[in-house]
Amino acid sequence: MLLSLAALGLFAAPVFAANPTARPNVVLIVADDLGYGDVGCYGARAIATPHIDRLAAQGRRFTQGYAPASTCTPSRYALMTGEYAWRQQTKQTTILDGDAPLSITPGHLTLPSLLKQAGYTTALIGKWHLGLGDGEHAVDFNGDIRPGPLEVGFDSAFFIPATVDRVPTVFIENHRVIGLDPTDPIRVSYQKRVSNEPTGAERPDLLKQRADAQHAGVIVNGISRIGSMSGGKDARWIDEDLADVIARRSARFIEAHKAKPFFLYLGTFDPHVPRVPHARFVGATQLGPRGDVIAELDWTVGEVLAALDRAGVADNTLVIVTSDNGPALFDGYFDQAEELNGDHRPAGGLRGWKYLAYEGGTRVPFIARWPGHVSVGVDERMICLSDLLATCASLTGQKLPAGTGTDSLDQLRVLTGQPGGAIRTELVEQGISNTLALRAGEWKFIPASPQQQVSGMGSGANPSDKRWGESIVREDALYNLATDPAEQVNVAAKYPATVSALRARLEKIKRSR
Ligand code: NG6
Ligand code: CA
Repeated sequence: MLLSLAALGLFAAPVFAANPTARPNVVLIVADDLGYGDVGCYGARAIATPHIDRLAAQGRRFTQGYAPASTCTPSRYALMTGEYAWRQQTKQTTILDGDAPLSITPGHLTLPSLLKQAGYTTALIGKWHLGLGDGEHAVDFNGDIRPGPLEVGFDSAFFIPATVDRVPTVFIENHRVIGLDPTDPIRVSYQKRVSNEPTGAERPDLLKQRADAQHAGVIVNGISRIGSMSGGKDARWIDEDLADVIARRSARFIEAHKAKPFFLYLGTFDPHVPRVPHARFVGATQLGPRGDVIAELDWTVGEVLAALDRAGVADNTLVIVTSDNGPALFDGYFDQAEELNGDHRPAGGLRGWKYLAYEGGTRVPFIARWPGHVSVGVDERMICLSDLLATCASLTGQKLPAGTGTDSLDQLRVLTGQPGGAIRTELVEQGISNTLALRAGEWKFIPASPQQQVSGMGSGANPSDKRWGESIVREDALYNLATDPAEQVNVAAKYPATVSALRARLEKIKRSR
């Protein structure tokens, strides 16, 4: 029987086995504000992350994985385009409002458009935060919302415009807000009040979590947000259900597309503020909501892995789990993240946090699994989210056209443990306040800030907030990460020649294209 099936060409397994270079599916899970030390396999003891740890045990865990920036929008811009966001001259790439214009020019090569070209079905699920439409504060959430993810390479998109703490608090599917009642149109503004509904500032008694002044706008689901919004009542999300919603959508996408190569970009909302876990994760850790939503994130990863198993495609899927920037404890909501943190180290002992150009702002968990292809182990080489473009080009046998993916390095050989290929030796790390630091070999150089004012926090933020003071670097700083990984001892005065060489190098990278 077997013989005759094989003779008929119906016995699929050997054909598949004989073709180990078959293009894998790519599942890229980008957590929001997950720190270098927030998961078990990176040293966390206070939060159990069995699914992420399992992925690491079955794959490759990088100890020098980097987000190219310490905030979401510039980091994800570089992830999508393979180009540092600060190179962009015309579009806005600082932390975007929910009604900010699209930061990527349609037609520009992106990770999804590259994979789409290779025949992949590409999907965005979850956080977007790269802008919508082409006018300033001009998005009409009641009509067709474009250009957006579909115009830069995604075949389908199920997403929120910006962050969970920003209006509008609705999901968009492809070009339309889901569940919108046309008789209850949505209005959004970050400049003025457009709603009669009470704000968090006026009715703190209605809130599940108290918030600072920036997050004290319209109240949705008992949480006050940044910005004002009216209408769209039926379309508003329930924070407690967000992880379930995106996990379910992801599983459905995987099942529906298992027969052909697919790319799933899953932007989780955890552990960004507001941290509102589903009831079944409340108390999962002793750290309060921040720890609990990391447990929820781990569950989400587990759901995706289970969906791959069920669909029978786990062996033929490259799964990457990483984060868009470093961690924050207090980030606008009084959710006891600081008070209950104990001795947990969100940044794993690195200096700084989200927003800053120190290592804690940019170095993030980075785990890759592709059974039988990505070699199992711990890797100390540098890898950056911006490298995924060139790496996926290589994975799908494509060449990047000249002038694209300037800051993307093909790391396929690093992932698969093959000799040869380029190794990343330097990286520009972008913090707020226009800070660009250069990581080069063992050195980390952070030039004195060009301006002595906090900037890049997005609309409504109070620049005198003490949390961001450290984004102003008052004098040139040089750290030797080999001997001083926590950036404690500034040796700039001791090594002036190194400082000038690194300054010149950084300037050269800035000018290069
Ligand atoms: C900041 C918000 C912060 C968070 C961040 C974006 C204030 C004071 N703070 O402007 O709460 O939303 O933007 O985070 O407004 S990120 O991960 O998407 O970059
Ligand atoms: Ca983020």
